Amino acid sequence: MKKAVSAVILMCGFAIASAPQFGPYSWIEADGGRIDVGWYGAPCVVDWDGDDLKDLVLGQFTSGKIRFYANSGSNDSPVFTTYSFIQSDGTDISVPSG
Ligand SMILES: [Ca+2]
Repeated sequence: MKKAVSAVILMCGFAIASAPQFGPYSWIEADGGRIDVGWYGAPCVVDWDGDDLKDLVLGQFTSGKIRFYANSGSNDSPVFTTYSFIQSDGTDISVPSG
C-alpha cells in the first residue's frame, strides 16, 4: 500500500510540473554594450540591495571577483549601467577559480 501511495504522489508531481519555457536568447547589456566577463560568468538575478528591483550578480572567472549591477529600470525592463565589486569589510570578495 505504501508503494502505491508513493507512486500516485510521484505521478501527480509529474502531472502538475510543467517543463520550463524559454524564448529566444538576448545579450545582457550594461551602458549600451554587452557584458563580458570572459568565461564561466555564472549570472544570478536577485534583489541584492533590497530596493525590490531584481539586480544582476555576476561572477567573473579570471579574478574570481563578483560584479554587482544595480537595476535602475524595472523588474520587467531592467536597466544596468556600471558595476561594483561585492565586498566584505571593505575588501572585494574573491572566489577561487580555475
Ligand atoms: Ca535591487
